[in-house]
Amino acid sequence: MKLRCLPVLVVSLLALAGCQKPADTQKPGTTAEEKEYDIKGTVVDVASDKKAVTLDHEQIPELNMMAMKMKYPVSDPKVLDGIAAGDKVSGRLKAKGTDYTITKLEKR
Ligand SMILES: [Cu+2]
Repeated sequence: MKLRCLPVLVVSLLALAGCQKPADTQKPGTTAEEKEYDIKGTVVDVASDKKAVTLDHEQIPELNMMAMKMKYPVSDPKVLDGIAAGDKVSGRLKAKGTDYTITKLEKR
């Protein structure tokens, strides 16, 4: 009887541990720190609703992001005032985990 219970106990302990792990790894994700980075590049496209901008941006070493073309949402449509495709720009990129938002953009 005791020998039969032991494996059950072990299995349930493992299951418990297995259940707790995602909760532990989720916590840092949901409380991800917001950080801002400098971003430089060329505007490829400004969304017609001014809610997003596509940038051909330079490498962002602090973020481990290589140079690429990427569409980013902006924190406010005003960020894109006076910004048009073809402009060389510099600005700020807010990162929360892997959620990226452009908070500032100006022509260079
Ligand atoms: Cu990118």
